[in-house]
Amino acid sequence: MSEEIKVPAGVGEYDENSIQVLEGLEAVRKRPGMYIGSTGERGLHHLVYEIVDNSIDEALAGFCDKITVTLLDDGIVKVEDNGRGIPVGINAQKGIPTVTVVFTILHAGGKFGGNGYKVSGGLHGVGASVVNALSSWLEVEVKDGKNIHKQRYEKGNIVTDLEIIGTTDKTGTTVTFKPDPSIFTDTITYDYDTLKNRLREQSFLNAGIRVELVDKRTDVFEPKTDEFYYEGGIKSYVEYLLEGMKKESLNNEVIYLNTEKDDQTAEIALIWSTAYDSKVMSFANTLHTIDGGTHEQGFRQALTNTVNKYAFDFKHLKDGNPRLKAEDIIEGVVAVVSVKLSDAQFESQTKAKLGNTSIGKVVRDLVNDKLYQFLEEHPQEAKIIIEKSIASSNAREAAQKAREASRNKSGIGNKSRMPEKLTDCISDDASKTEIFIVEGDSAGGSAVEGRNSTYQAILPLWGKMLNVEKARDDKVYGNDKLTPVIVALGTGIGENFDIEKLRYDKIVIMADADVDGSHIRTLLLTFFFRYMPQLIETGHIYLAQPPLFRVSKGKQHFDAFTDEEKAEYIEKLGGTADVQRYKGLGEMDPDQLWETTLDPEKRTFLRVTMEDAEIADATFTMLMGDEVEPRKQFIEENAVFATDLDI
Ligand code: 1YM
Repeated sequence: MSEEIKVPAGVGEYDENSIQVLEGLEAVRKRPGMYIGSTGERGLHHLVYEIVDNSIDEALAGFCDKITVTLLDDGIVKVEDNGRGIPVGINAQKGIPTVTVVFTILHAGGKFGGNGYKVSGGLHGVGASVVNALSSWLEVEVKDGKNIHKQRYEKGNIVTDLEIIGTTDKTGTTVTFKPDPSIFTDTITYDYDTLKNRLREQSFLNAGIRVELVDKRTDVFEPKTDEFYYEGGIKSYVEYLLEGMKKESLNNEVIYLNTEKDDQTAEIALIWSTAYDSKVMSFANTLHTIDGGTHEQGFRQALTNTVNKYAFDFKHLKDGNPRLKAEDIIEGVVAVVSVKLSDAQFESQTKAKLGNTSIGKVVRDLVNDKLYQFLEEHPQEAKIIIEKSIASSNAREAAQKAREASRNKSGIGNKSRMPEKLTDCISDDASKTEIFIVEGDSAGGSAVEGRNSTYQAILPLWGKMLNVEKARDDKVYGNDKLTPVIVALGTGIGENFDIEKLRYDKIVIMADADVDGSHIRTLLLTFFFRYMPQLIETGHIYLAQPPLFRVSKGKQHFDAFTDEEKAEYIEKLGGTADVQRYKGLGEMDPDQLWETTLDPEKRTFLRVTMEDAEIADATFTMLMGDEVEPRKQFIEENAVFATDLDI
């Protein structure tokens, strides 16, 4: 057999010249980041994806339908498939077995450094040698229907010949490796859920492949296993996303559109739901393009165009009516857009944005033709979709009016027109000031007395807050609880948000460690997350951490934030001490509040991050959505209120 070793698409043409060895594996060990992005947790997980990708390619070629990933002790991972097995015959050019070529010769420019990129079903085994180079050891076993062949490598070097170790009537490839801890210095411990999410995503994007994940690690973890198999592909993906959002659908079933043109394919699955936001996930060659790109843009444009065209053609809108806007039509949409193309070009360094213009047209044509046809054939559903868009449009207009009214009333950013409840600080140096949003009037009173009045502003909130997840924009703008927050911060919200106008450096939510406090925290975070996500992204939002106990003996006293700390202090004070449980912020006098919660020298805050916005989004949705049962369950399971909101 004489396999070619190709340079990835984009690097050069597929001619004789590209069949070449570019560099040795020492280059990979010298600059691992060039090949796997990083040597942190992401890079570590990337090793598994590289090997699994080869199995997926084999599945896409039609020879494999089962892939198993097993986590073993010491960071060792085993990936197994039932494909044809990597060829074991002698490679004509190299004079060594092809499988040895695949694992020991670097046959591609740096995947992350160069402009080359692998296409599923296109180039094979590009990453296998990279994984080998970065592993303390790696063993490959190939079953060819007759024999079991095995070879072992250490840090990329061959340590045993390719040997026959048994006979078999099966076919397939098994790769077992241990990431090299001298390269992955942070950790070689795999995160089950990270792998699980990625493998689930891959199963959605490659319909009909069975992917199993098995955790057999005995050192730290309980054994567990998951299996993914989705006959419906991205259609199943949309159903899965919809289920996660806990929203009802407006269509009878997921709409599926696909097309193939030259060497490019596009598939789209979408459904309209009762949600007020939308979720569009796009992929290029099964890679998640987080920043979208031409394919996603084409989808959004054509969606707007098609629904408008249908609405006017079928007289849901009359001549002279304004067109429905993109944001009105997309409201409630859950969609997956997946394209495959042989010369994918990515705009950003992170490969998160697709740049090929030709695929944009493929996607637009697909939606313009086939979605229109769907609407024609399903007039009932079309009517519901258009009514939803019109409702969104009306709400947006009302919101605009309410926003203007509230801006005129309050004079956003104007110090003399701040909310009545706000006790502002003296300084207007926005790099030094802090605002504490405090639950309840009495705690607010103590905070006003106990604070540093130069830099610390206090805004008390009380009563039940609006549940923003359930409300459209017009209600949020006019809301009497949120308006003071919006006005005090000065930035405006939604599309008018301007971080330059932020009046404080730290925005601190200060609420009790009980159910009511938890409620207020969740509502405020939901509001920030939906309407001012930039504040979370830029790290301006904090949760104050009031202590739970005061441990004292004679003149000495300590504040404890946990039961463990309480025990420590009692021990420190000789085993006996008075323990006072703080019932709530409202119970502390101003000095206590200063000492425990306000004083920058002593207090502890939790900074709210967007590290996993998708997870946060799902949590908020679950907590705030239509369904009561999962919310109840979450609250019961997370009854430790001080930590459950550290998103
Ligand atoms: C657990 C990892 O690598 N499976 C795998 C890899 C290959 C094949 C089958 C394969 C491909 C082809 C022909 C072909 C690879 N082969 C090569 C190369 N699993 C895993 N399964 N026969 C078998 O594409 O023509 C690279 S990867 F280059 F040798 F053909």
